Amino acid sequence: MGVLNVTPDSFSDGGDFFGVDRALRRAERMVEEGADILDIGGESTQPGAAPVSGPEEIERVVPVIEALGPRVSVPISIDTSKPEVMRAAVNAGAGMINDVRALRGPGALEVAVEAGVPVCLMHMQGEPRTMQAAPVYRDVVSEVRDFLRRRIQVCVGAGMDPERVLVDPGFGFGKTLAHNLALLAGLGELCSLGPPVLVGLSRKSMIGTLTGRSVTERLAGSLAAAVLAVERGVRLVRVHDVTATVDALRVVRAVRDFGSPAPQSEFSI
Ligand code: PT1
Repeated sequence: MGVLNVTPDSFSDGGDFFGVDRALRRAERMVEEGADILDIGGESTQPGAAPVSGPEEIERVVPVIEALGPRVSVPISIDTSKPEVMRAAVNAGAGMINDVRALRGPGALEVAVEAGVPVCLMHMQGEPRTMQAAPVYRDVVSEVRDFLRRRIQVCVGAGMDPERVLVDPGFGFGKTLAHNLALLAGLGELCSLGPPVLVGLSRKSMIGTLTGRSVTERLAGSLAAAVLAVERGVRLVRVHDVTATVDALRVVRAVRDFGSPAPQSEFSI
């Protein structure tokens, strides 16, 4: 899953030609590099990030989804917690909802069920603006696992197709370095819940803390984290650096397939 942020920067505001054009070029490049899904987000959820209004978020993401849909073959995921953004994005062509609040916001569950698209339910303790202040868990792996299990139950109870649910432990969302490491080491326990597990580790501060690297220098650390996650059963990785991640995961797959080759593979006699 390639990350496509459409949050404004010094060069462009959402919705204008340069913003849309830049996003399209970045998205097409990630697909060429091997991304199977594009995750588009119009509101930052990084630690300390300020909220954005619904209309503002729609103005940022909808023009990009409308322009991108006919130009790429892969599904577009909308990274949002707002039901009005979910609805507008799916109407514009998004084929998946990625909600860091696991559809706990008012009206989100109903809109997601109505949309009928796959949904990623993520764990977060607190809210982005303050979540890193003092996160506390008794046992982070079992608490995240229980939270995700309950959210799956609630969503399926509300009419969601269980085959269209994914889960995510939410690395960096109200977690200390020790919490993130416990979750990375314990990903196997989340994978045994049933639904495919997605993780976002790419360039996050936990990689920065472990390596002493700035955000643009975290590729090697991010690749190690992606490999460790996939080795533990994770099915989707949300990343900025698609080419390098695809290479790393090709190596993982080759070794895995070598250990248990398919019947008709070139390795059978
Ligand atoms: C994620 C994720 C996401 N992460 C899903 N969606 C972000 N499903 C946005 C840091 O510690 O992991 N899973 N959408 C980005 N959020 C963060 C959080 C970015 C923490 C950086 C950090 O540096």
